[in-house]
Amino acid sequence: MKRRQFITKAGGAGLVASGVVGSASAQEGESDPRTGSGTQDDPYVVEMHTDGSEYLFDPVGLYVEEGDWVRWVNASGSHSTTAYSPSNPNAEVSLIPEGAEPWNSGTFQEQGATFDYQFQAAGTYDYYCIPHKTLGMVGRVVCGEPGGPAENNEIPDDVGSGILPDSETIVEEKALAYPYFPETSGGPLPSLALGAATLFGLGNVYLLSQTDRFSGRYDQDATDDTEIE
Ligand SMILES: [Cu+2]
Repeated sequence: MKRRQFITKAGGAGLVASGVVGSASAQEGESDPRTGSGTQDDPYVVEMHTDGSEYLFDPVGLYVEEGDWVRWVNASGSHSTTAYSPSNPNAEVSLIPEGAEPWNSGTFQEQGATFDYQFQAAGTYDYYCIPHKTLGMVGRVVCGEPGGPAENNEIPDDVGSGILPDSETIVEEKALAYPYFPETSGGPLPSLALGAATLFGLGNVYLLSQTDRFSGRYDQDATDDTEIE
């Protein structure tokens, strides 16, 4: 899914409270939003971007089957794709299934650089970009079905939860473009955010989400990250 298309879709965020968008985005017969087919030769693709002051994985949520391949492409800026595993830089917790092989591409400077990984263990995988983790550059892959420590790491019930989709939604939608906003209100803050979207337009939601990302759960174990472009 192209980012622009998603922005169009997210523009209707004000309708979420009534459930209209929830059904529209999961229409039957809609084509698979994933790029690629998951094979080694034609892997699913996640782009890594710097877009103004935003640093992002797109799609931010991706569903794969066991044995599927994913390719991260450094589309703009300098990024890494790095699994939450204590064996990786600045990750003090494991947020990948038990027995899964942690990955770390290292930080790419070169545009177009790629990193491929084959998902072999079922469960939920949270990952991040080394230089931009503290700015909210995180992503999630669900392989087969949700499970593992990432599922116990509760996504905060606030606007920041728009950054990292919940696993059930990933299973349902197969790919969720950045930025993701929850379709069901899990508390007052998402409703407020959606209200803001209705009243003031999508730009305000970006600002809200930007603000929240600086206080998100991923900040706590990454205080010594250096930031590069
Ligand atoms: Cu990055």
